[in-house]
Amino acid sequence: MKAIIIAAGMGNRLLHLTQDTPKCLLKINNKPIIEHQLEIFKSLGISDISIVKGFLKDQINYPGTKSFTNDDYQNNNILASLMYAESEIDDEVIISYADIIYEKEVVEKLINAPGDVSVVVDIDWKKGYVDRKNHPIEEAENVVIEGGSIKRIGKHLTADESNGEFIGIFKLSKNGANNWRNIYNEVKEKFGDGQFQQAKTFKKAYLTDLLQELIDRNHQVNSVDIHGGWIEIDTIEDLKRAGGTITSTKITPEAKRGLLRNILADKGFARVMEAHNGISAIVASNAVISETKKTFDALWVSSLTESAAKGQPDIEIMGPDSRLKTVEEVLAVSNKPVIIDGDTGGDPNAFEYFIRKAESLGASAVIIEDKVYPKRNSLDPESKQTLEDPNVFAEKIKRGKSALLTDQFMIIARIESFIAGKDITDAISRAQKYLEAGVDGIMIHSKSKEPDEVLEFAKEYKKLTKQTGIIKPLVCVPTTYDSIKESKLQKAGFNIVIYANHSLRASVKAMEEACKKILESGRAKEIDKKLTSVEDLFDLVGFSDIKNKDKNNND
Ligand code: SPV
Ligand code: MG
Repeated sequence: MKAIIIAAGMGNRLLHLTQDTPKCLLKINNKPIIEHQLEIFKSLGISDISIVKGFLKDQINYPGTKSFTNDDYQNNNILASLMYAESEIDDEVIISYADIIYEKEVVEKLINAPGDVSVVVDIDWKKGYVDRKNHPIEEAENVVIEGGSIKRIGKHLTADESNGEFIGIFKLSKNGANNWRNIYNEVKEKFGDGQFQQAKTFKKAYLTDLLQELIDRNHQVNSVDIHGGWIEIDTIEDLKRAGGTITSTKITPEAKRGLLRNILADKGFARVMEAHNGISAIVASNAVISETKKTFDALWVSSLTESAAKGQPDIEIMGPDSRLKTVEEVLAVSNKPVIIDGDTGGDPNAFEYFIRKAESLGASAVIIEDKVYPKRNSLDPESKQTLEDPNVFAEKIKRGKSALLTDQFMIIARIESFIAGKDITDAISRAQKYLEAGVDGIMIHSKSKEPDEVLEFAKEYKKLTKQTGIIKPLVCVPTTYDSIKESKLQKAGFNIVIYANHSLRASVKAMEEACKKILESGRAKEIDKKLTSVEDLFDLVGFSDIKNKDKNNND
């Protein structure tokens, strides 16, 4: 008997905990999840074990195991991951997810199960979802069983129509393994990029999609019934319930500082969310779409929202030390790279002071705008917008660049020509000057309701990069022209898209609603459902971790 453990995925729902640790290495009772599995397999005499790795593959090292790599883990899914170990699916084999902990008896029962395809199903599965808030029951991989064999399987099945949940471990006999391989290769050929079973594309298929295919072709798929005895680790809540260790991953300011350049080199694109204090940084950093694994790549410490959070207008009156304090607050609670809105940068001496401190704190970039100090917010239609002489601004960039200690920190020039009513010629000629002064990127700003100005700029910018040979990232802030999708902006040549004020605006509206509801009702109950619970708030800011430590100290 062999075993294959599929450990390629990113585990995004565990948020910062899996930012630089593969999910299977998170610890339950002081032991990585995968080691629990390896110990059980070995104790049951299974020594031929393969691990399919992907995300942070070099961290998963277990001597005596075979290793396979899915380098495309960001674009494919668990079935594709498994098939990187196709050569191992040639004999009796147990296949397991890497994020489940099960008791030895579960595996024993599976080993002893007859038949070509045996799938472990928890019949008491609903119990596992009681008080499991962050992983709704709808996400279970359910099964419909008739006379001991599985007829339907997948996340699409509702709780009401299902008899149990597939826990993520199953077994193929030698014959079953041959069928699995053959059918996989046949459907791969047939479906290519098209829909396959419940998967939108074949590449994104789950194990359950191929299991359903086997069933549809009249292969017998047996249910190995269990009653609990396992737990899946999908969210921080799951990890806590399983007795996991929840420590935030540590990252030095040096490592954090270089993250933005790494992301740009790696993906060529960064999606950025504003943060104006610790809690908004935590919320933005934790945001994830579990299906697509989409997250924000970096945080923007906006002058508009930081001033507004302090109840002040955005007119460059927050001193550098106050701005840096917010930057520090954001960096302290997030592992995302931070881009600072540096306003005009002030006079060159103030700018040097500011960026030296920002660089040493671990921020990744500053964006300064080519207006005269003290600026007025760019989105206001009535304010006078006074542009700086581009040659004076280029000098400030040069001063800034030479003040830096590292080449990780980026200085990005923000062109305000459109904001000040100037045209594309002015904007492009400024871009050329700033690029020649050594800037690390260009931001073009616009307060138009349509993206036309920035798209025209992107077109001309492309020509400029060809002409000068200087290729630097292009940034935009789609606040007023919010109907264009970021994919279109990316296609047009933008490398950084900043959502510059949306969390603050969302929170003001929510606060207004809560205040009003409480006044109207004479109590808080009516607004309660719209509020983050106190318990969730505790979790967000790491209070649960402190409570655990307190408990351990008192024991
Ligand atoms: C900010 O977020 O502070 C900005 C962008 O600078 S804008 O408000 O559009 O000027
Ligand atoms: Mg600003």
